[in-house]
Amino acid sequence: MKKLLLTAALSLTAATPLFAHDMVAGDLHIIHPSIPDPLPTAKSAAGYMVISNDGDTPERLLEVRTPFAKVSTIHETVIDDAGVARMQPVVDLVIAPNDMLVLEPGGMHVMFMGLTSTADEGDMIPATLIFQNAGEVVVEFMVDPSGGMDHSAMGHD
Ligand SMILES: [Cu+2]
Repeated sequence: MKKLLLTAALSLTAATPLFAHDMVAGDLHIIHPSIPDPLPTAKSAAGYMVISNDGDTPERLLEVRTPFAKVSTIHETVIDDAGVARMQPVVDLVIAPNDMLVLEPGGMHVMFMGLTSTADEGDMIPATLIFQNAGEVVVEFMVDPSGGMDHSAMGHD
């Protein structure tokens, strides 16, 4: 099971296989935390990663801390009744036992608001993830090629 999850998770990061990085903390495996290179003028940026939980109990991501932004929250993209993509905070981010959670464009993401510095492709942005059971886990978000939407232009509640 462990092996299967890992293989599946790694295949999700196939766009950047050479540069994928990961961290292990107890039963948690955090795969390729990354931030698409924000424009120099961007006031916000999105962060993505895969979190797999090889344990037998649910885990929760409670908080993300980084000096890179004044505020870091977890958002999800939802389509409203008018068909417009909007973001809203994720209140309870659970990683089910023997399962994994994917934060990816168009879905859940870490929202970094009020960037304190610019970033360049290849930079490693230090951050701490705070989990309910595993506690504080130090990670680095890799700044990946931008190639995607201008996240800061999307509507945020
Ligand atoms: Cu967002």
